Amino acid sequence: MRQWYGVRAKGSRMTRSWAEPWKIKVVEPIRMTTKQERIAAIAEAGYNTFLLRSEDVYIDLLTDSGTSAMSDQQWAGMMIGDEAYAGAKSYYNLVGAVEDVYGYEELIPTHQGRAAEHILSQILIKDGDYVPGNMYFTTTRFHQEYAGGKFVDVIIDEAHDPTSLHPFKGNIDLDKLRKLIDEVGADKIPYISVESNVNMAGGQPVSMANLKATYELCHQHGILVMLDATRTVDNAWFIKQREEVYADKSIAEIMREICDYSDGATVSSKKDNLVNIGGFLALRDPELAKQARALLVAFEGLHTYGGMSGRDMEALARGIREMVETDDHVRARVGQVEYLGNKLVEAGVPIIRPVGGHGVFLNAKAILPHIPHDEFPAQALAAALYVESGVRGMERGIVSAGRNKVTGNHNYPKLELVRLTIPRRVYTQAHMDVTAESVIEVVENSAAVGGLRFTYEPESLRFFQARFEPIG
Ligand code: P71
Repeated sequence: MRQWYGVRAKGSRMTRSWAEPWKIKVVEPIRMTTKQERIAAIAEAGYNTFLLRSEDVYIDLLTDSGTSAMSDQQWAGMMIGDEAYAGAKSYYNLVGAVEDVYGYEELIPTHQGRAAEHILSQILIKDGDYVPGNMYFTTTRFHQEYAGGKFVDVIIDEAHDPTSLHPFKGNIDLDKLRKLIDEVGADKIPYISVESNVNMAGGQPVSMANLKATYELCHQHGILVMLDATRTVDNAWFIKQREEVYADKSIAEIMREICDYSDGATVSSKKDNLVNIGGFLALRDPELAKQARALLVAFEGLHTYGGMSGRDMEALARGIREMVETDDHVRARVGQVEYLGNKLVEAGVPIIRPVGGHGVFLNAKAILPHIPHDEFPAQALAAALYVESGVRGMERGIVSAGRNKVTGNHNYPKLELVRLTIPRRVYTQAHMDVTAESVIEVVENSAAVGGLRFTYEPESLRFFQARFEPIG
């Protein structure tokens, strides 16, 4: 009998767009404000988008951290979370998920990523130590310095160049790492902090070849490799796309291999892991894990819940499995970011390229060349975009970079960016269209945007709570 469907002409090749592998079950209304309202709101917030009230925001692209939409399976898990103080079933479910997906056997649950960084830094870093890393992250560097260490940037130079199209701008420069080892000695380097899909570089991946080479070099010298695995799923996607031998491997397989080249990981579960709160430190060495648990009970909570409730751990365990269950999940996630990025590129807006995994990064220096660096171009651009359209982005430039501890001068980063970060499973393509139109409008009127100065500057992690006023 002839097949009634499914016989296609020889040589025909079907191409299909990606679409989200889910449909929407619950919605949350959002409200557009008037321009007058937004001018008042940003002044009230001291021109800092962190200080806006979310009800005054239309499309919230401040961060992809803790802003994901959970699945029905995760919500169902919330209901059956085990709230026992000790030895909860949900804890063991989480241990199983981390072991299956990441491959680490020792789990130290924390309330979010920075708590894991705190504990790791305290157990491994001594006064005067050096901690190399592929570009700083704000909280990571804070905890390294707080523990008496000095962060040393060993990312490849291309990462600092917004125009470079290098496919793996998150790579570690092995020569820089070797030079550091020669200069200070391996015994002064407790570990290297390797971030997957480097946030501050624009969501840029590290290649598998580079991860492997870094691991081998470090192990020759007795230096541990600690992965910041916060956005490893995005990184796995880019490896699948850009590193030929991985084209036919699943995201789950690539994830595991990334982790194989490390001795442990800190994770903010508020990103890849699809939950609104949570995190963990994961290790291979039971001795180190013992030391970490001793601090965990002092700073977070008992070792079988850390900083999380039973329902948080249950939703997290399910989120970890979901993020690698199908490759379609990350394909749609990165695809949406790319969609926004491509719209801006087509309109000639200068952004960091290649488009990153978790957001689109506007090159504020290029958009506002008339604003001197110490008048905070990215801060001003984020504020202007909010006023224009109610879209909230985040400054990732000189304000985030803080001051040099010794000289007291600003650190002047090469990248002066506004990050438009896309929450997972939250916004539609239409929201991306509106965002692109808003950015293009601000860029076309960029001459109208002026610089800012501090009216309040916190001593550390200043970007969170700093306040500004317009100059002139
Ligand atoms: C992001 C965040 C949240 C954030 C943190 C600090 C300033 C502004 C926004 C958090 C990360 C991260 C990486 C690579 C560790 C943390 C801390 N990112 N590593 O991008 O991206 O995790 O927030 O759960 O404590 O908006 P935590």
